[in-house]
Amino acid sequence: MAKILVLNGPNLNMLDQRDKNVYGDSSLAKIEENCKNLAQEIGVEMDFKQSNQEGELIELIQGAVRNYDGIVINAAAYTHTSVAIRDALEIFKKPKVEIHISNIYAREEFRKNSLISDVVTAVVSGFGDYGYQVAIRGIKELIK
Ligand code: CA2
Repeated sequence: MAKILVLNGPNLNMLDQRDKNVYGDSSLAKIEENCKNLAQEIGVEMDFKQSNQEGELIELIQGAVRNYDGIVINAAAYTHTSVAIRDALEIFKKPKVEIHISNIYAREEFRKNSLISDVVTAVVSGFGDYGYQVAIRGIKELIK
């Protein structure tokens, strides 16, 4: 059975306190529950993690090299700033999918630049929290 890591970056734990027009009315706990249900339905083993710390996210990506077949990552604000997370993702040679709840290309200029898009296998952006479902189904196909 494919084993995937769904990794979430800074402030995503506070999603339910944010503008509903941008991120919908979901919470990270609800997204996790939906992901768990989908993983069970399609036969994927999944761990779901969140950290506000750049270094911790990097260690989770490094640790994934030996323990997971694929990574789904919402690096949140680090998407636009972190060369270190980009470098860590380059070390992970298996399928990896970047996901964003919002369409980062339809927002502020600084969000249009992702430092990780060109080192991941695929990008999902703008489907709301349903994007996680798209990313999980997609990565399962990529792992085959
Ligand atoms: O659309 C996405 O999924 C994002 O990765 C979400 C990030 C944002 O920085 C990216 O540009 C796009 C932000 C996630 C949560 O942000 C909060 C900010 C304030 C209060 C609560 C959550």
